[in-house]
Amino acid sequence: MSSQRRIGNAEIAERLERAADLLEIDGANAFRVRAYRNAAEVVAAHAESFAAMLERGADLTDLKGIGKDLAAGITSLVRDGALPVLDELSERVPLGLLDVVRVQGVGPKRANTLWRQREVTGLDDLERVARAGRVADLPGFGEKTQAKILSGIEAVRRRDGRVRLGDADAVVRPLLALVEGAPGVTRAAVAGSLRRGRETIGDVDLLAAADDPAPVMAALRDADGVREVLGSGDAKTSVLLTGGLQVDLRVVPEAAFGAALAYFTGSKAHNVALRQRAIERGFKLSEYGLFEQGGEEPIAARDERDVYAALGLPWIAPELREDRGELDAADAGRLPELLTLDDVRGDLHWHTTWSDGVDDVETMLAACAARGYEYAAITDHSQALRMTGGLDAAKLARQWEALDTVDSERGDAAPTLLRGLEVDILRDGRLDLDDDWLERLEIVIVSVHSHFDLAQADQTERIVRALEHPSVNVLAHPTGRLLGRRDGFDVDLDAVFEAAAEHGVAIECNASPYRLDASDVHLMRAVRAGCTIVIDSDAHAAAGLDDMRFGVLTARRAWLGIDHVLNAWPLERVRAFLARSGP
Ligand code: DGT
Ligand code: CA
Ligand code: CA
Ligand code: ZN
Repeated sequence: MSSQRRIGNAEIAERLERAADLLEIDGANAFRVRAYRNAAEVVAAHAESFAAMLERGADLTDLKGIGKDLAAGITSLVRDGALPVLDELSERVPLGLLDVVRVQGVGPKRANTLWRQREVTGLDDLERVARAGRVADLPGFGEKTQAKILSGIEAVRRRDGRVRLGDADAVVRPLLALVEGAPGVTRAAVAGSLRRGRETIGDVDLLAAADDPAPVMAALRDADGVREVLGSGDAKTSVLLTGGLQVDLRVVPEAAFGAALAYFTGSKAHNVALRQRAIERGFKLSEYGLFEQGGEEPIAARDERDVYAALGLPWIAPELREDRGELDAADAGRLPELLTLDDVRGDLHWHTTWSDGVDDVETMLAACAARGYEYAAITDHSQALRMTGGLDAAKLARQWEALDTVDSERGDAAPTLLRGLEVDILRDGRLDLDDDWLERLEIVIVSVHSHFDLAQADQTERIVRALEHPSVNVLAHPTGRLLGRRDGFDVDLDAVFEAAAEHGVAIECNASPYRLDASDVHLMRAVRAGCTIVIDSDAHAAAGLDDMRFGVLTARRAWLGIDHVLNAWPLERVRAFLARSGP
């Protein structure tokens, strides 16, 4: 590791998040925990590197969501590589508890109990104690929770080693730029699951075209954030980054770039099907190109398009390459026209300082305008989420007065502001706001933020009841999962989708890389049930609006085009949908 290695924003964010987790396990004040989480989000989404900002003498407290303490912490991380609060917590709180909170049914409070009363300091301890039946008798646990914890431990172990799409993306962008700029490189690309836009990434696959691989491999080995070189030769270099993510770089001659890109993009299942098609046509397909049987010179290799074309197919978007029927569709000329980020006309779910956002309405609107949006909906939390400063009717009335002023000052500047709220679905399916206000809101998003462990029938009934309310327009993050942390709650999604379709409620693809909920496969089911989809950033800061692109990737993986997606429609059509006046 080089001594002047500069810490990247993704790594700073990761440490802040770790501090938040440990603070929460330690039983710290909820606002303090939230401050760390918000700061992690702000850092992760910030375009300029914090190291560079400090070098030019910027004042970090100018950033929303970064107070004096956090600024001092980040400065020390950049200067000395240490976050004092994290060091102090790490001495007191066993780090294995970070795995324990990822077990479904545990959470920070219970982790604290398990630690204090059963001396649990990690997954292995937890498994041992639960198997011995010594979790059930803890206050607030019980037999059911104990059984759930045991299966939860399995789930955590299964997903170990995978990294969220957003995290991998943030780390890889600068690495790709570095590879592109290495001596002799004529082309470079991300391949593998990251190019296909999968929600989690096992390892990152990079590809470069160059005649001499040596300087390209050297550039990766010496890159900021490389913890260990796992192997490095002429064909491939593998490194481990400080966050634990592995990066594989392959260097090929430019003449074979397309064949290699197709091969290393995968998926394996897509490759197998493609190779089968090649064999049926008397060809042989490999990462070196498409060859006649026994031929030495490839008939296609330079560009991906050439490879597909030589097999009688149009180019297939990477997001579709999962062997879910894309080859048949391509063969029949029936590939879907996929949604692009450019098609998105607005963002209909984001938060402001009125609840738990860090930016005010004006800032969020300016950020929406900068993204070219025609419309945007302010959707702060309702009151049930106390920790977020959620809105009751009185506070909503005050917000609307403020929005009147905002609207009159903006005139008809884009985007058009829609007035909405993200209303909690209460335990029994009632909504956390009175009907008068629900009716006046231009867009009502409903979502579950509590009682995750209801039995399936109850959870389903609760959500369906909420969708039956005539003012509801969107069901946000329909499974409640948090990637790598929490599986979705137990719900009959098909029943939910059916109700949503019947009542004209859109199903959200929440684009936060922590959620990506509904997932690609769930979106496919929702569309089959007749639902309209809406892709929302659920941003809690202006920079979070950029998460939209992860939602678009997920939607593309679900084969969605403009017609499926509410916020790719013109405002008039959106308004008609929100009026629930029929299709
Ligand atoms: P990941 O890393 O688990 O998120 O998923 P991928 O799809 O990135 O898989 P990875 O990194 O093992 O390999 C990258 C691509 O290389 C993969 O999508 C297809 C191709 N590939 C790798 N090994 C094989 C193989 O044994 N057979 C075939 N047909 N393709 C392979
Ligand atoms: Ca990979
Ligand atoms: Ca790989
Ligand atoms: Zn939200």
